This record gives sequence, C-alpha cells and structure tokens, in this order.
Amino acid sequence: MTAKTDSKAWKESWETRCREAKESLAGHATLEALEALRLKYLGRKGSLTELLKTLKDLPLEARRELGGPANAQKEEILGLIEASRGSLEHQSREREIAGTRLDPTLPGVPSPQGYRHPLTQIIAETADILGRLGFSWAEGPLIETNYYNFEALNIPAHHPARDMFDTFYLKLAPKSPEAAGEHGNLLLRTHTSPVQIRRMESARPPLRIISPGRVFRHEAVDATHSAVFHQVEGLYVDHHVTLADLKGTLHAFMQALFGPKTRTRFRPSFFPFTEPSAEMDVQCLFCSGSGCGLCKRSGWLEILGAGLVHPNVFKAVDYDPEAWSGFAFGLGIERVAMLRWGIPDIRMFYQNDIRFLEQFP
Ligand code: FA5
Repeated sequence: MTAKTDSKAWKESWETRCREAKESLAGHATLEALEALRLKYLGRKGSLTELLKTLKDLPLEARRELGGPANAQKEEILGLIEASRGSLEHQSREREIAGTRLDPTLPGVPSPQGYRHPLTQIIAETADILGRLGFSWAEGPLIETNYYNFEALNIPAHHPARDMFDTFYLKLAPKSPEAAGEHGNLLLRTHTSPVQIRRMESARPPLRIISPGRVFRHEAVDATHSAVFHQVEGLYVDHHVTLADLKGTLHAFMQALFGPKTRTRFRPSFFPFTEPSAEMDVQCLFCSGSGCGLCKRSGWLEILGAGLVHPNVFKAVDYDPEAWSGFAFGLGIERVAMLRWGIPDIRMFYQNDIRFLEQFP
C-alpha cells in the first residue's frame, strides 16, 4: 500500500468514526449514557483518540493536511458532549424540583438574635426622655486635658477637690508641635462635665444639651463602683434658671425613667462647678427602702450629682454670670440600669456573659 492510500484510509476511517459519534450523541438520553459515549470515542482508549495517535505514522504532507481538520472535529464533538451534559443536568434538576413538595407552613430555622446592651438601652432611653424636654445630644473626647476636666470647671491645680476624682493621667508623645502644649497634660476624663465647657465655648446661650459617654476613675471596684462607667451630663443655660427648674426637670426625668411611684430625694452636696450643689438618691428598689447590701443598709442609692452652674464656670467660657444662669447634672447610667432591672453587681455589665445579656431583649 502506498502512503497515499494509507492517508486516504485514515481519513475515511476518521470521518466514519466522527459521523458515528455524532449520530450516537443525538440518540442518548441519560448522563450515564453520555459519559459512556465520551469514553467510547474520546476517552484515553477511545476510538477517535486511538486513531488520532496513529496520525504521526503518516507522511508529513498527509499529517499537515489531516491534522488540523481532525483536531477541529474532535473539539466539535467534545463541545457537543458538554452542551448535552449541561442540558441533561438542567432537566434532571427541573425533575427534582417538580418532584419535591414544598410546605410553606413548616417553621423556619431560628437564627440567633442579638440584643442591645442594657447600658446602651438606658442611654437611648435617657436621650429620648430628655430629648422630649428639649435637650439635644452633644459629645466630647474620652481623652481630655487638665483644663477641660478640672481647671475650667473651677478646680484649679492642687485644689483638694481634685481628690474627688481619682484620675488616670496619660503620658503620650505629642502628635504635632501645636499639641506639644498638651504633652503630659492629658488624662482619661473622670466625668462628662468637660463637655459643658466645650459646648459653651462653641455656642452662645440659651442652650440645653445632654452628653452621654464613658468616664474613667482609678478607684477600687465593688458591687456599685467600677473604674470605667457611663454618665449622662445635662446642661441648661438661660435667663433666670433656678433650683426649682433643676428639681422640676429631674423629678420629671426620674418619674419617666423609673415610674410614677418612685421615691427620690435631693440632698445638699458639694461640687466645685455648681453652687448650690446637690445629689439625688432613688429609693432602693431591691429592699423598697428597708435597707440591704446593695444600698449599704441606707435604703437609698445615689444616682446623680447636680447644681446651679458656678459663676466661675461661666467666666471660663466668657458668659456673663450676671446675665445668664443655668443648671447641670451628671447621672450614673450603671446605677440606673441596676435599679431598673434589679442587677445586684455593677461588674455584670462588663463580663459579656451571654446568659446575662440575653435577659434584656
Ligand atoms: C460627678 O461626676 C459630677 N461631674 C456630676 C455633676 C455634673 C455634678 C454636673 C454637678 C453638675 P459624681 O462623682 O458624684 O459627680 O458622679 C456622678 C454619678 O456617677 C454618681 O451619682 C453615680 O451615679 C455615678 N458614679 C460615680 N462614681 C461611680 C463609679 N465608680 N461607678 C459607677 N458609677 C459611678
């Protein structure tokens, strides 16, 4: 046999097998049958694969002539197989869906739900109540300067009143030459009262603000004291603001927070930035005032400090103390939450125990 007849025979054989493969492809009905066809023709030992391997034995000219079209036909058949596979898989999925009965009345799979932290809830509630009384939200930095935390609030350096606040001082490198003046002068704010100064510096009276936030004190932790806790500051400045305005506002605030039957009392106290100053206690809800461990047998729990803004504070922000008067208060958020829900120990708020947090949906 000549090389020419060899090539011709190869070509005929190839075309016959390709035709056969295409015809069989048209008749198959299942994915298994399709796979069997693929193996029969184009598997490692498939008839087309085997024949293609013999192409190399043909003369160069025949290889050139037949190689390209043969590979193109092989790719075409592979393409047809893949298209059939796609359509068979689609049909099989459709059959599966059609055969499944969907019951929309079955209960869903419950997904775990998070809750707002009890302290966040109390802050939102105080903002809501005081918002209705005309107070708007203000914020200040947690890292403060001596000036805002103490001096502008009428607590000069070396004044014994600084002992009221056990302070965390910071040693930070100044960020810029302008900030260098503050170097060694920074601290974690011990109360939210510095926001009073910041706000009065940037706005003219009358004004009415609340400022909730975190405060820090270097003090021993026990059931009612924490080194990190939250306060809500309130400040009202206008003409002719009196102690009666303060009492009336706090009374309305406490009734809204704890309910109309709640008993509160106003005690004289001392804060350098208010004159006169007072503290407010709420009757202990654990023992109804008869005395227990939480209220230290007194029947009352202190929740806020307050008073009329001291004239020196007005002078520090360039408000005329003859023309303006005001009241301010600072409420302990943890104490409110403890009273509200009967929580016996302040440390529970910070332990992130899910069994505790789940109780405040
Ligand atoms: C102050 O911090 C004043 N800045 C409040 C104030 C504001 C007075 C404006 C006058 C005018 P005092 O240190 O008493 O005051 O704290 C206020 C409230 O924060 C307390 O009544 C108490 O409810 C809460 N509190 C104080 N220390 C702690 C603590 N260690 N842990 C939890 N709550 C605390």
